Amino acid sequence: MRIVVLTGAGISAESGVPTFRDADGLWEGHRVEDVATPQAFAWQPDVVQAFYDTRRAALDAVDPNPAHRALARLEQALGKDLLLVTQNIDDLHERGGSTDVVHMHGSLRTALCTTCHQRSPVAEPLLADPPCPRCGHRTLRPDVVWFGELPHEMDRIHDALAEATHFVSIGTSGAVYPAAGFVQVARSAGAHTLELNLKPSEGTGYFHEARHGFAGELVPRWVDELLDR
Ligand code: BJW
Repeated sequence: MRIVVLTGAGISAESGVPTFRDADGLWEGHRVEDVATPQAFAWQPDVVQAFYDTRRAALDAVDPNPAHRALARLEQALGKDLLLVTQNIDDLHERGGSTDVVHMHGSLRTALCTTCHQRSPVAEPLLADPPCPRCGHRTLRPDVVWFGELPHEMDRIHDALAEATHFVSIGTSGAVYPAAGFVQVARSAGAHTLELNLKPSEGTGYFHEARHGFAGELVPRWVDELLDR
């Protein structure tokens, strides 16, 4: 068994992290183009820095849920035969026990320097414009992937999709590419494809199988099934 798991905002919803596109979602109070593009950052850096500073601060008040912990159990059982890819910029997979997580849309815990292009841990709000610990320039931005930017580790993800026997998508609306296209890549490479989501995603028709409900219930049950086999 070689499994690729893709997670989205829905896996962290039961931990209290808002999703993007559900009612009362994260972007209800923010137009996406106000915060999630490089152009928005160029025009209104303070608004964007404050948005991510607030989300980073909120992370300290939430904990991983049974879905994150179940995926950590799966990693313990499968080792390198599992690739866990998340679109989330929170650190709940790591705090749930996963040790090898591909953060394809970046991370709230690090900053990216637009001068030296190095990453560094975020020690204080970026709205305060702290210097880059590597080069000293006050040119740190959130280390996240905005629309029009290239997601991280695409080669590693595509290699794993090409070899996967199972592809499982958890808690994502299937609205954002390239992640939304992984199901078709995996399926055409011969993998069994499964969606675990609160409701049918935009791409639900591409999956061999779909189970709808809370990730905190569906994911531990699916991991148990797999490990019992
Ligand atoms: C639960 C639950 C519970 C709730 N249990 N489930 C036209 C066609 C196709 C593509 C494009 C196009 N025009 C432009 C593009 C490309 C563009 C794109 O996809 N645009 C779309 C709007 C169409 N993509 C890009 O620009 C990407 N880069 C790119 O394509 O580069 C070129 C390239 C070429 C070739 C190879 C590789 C690359 C970059 C995309 C960057 C996305 N960035 C964001 C912001 C990150 C920083 C931040 O967090 O602020 O990433 S946008 C936002 O959406 C965030 C998320 O990771 C991403 C996906 O959201 P997600 O996780 O699916 O959340 P929701 O809220 O949408 O869904 C949650 C789901 O959970 C729902 O279904 C709920 O029902 C469910 N749920 N509670 C289980 N308890």
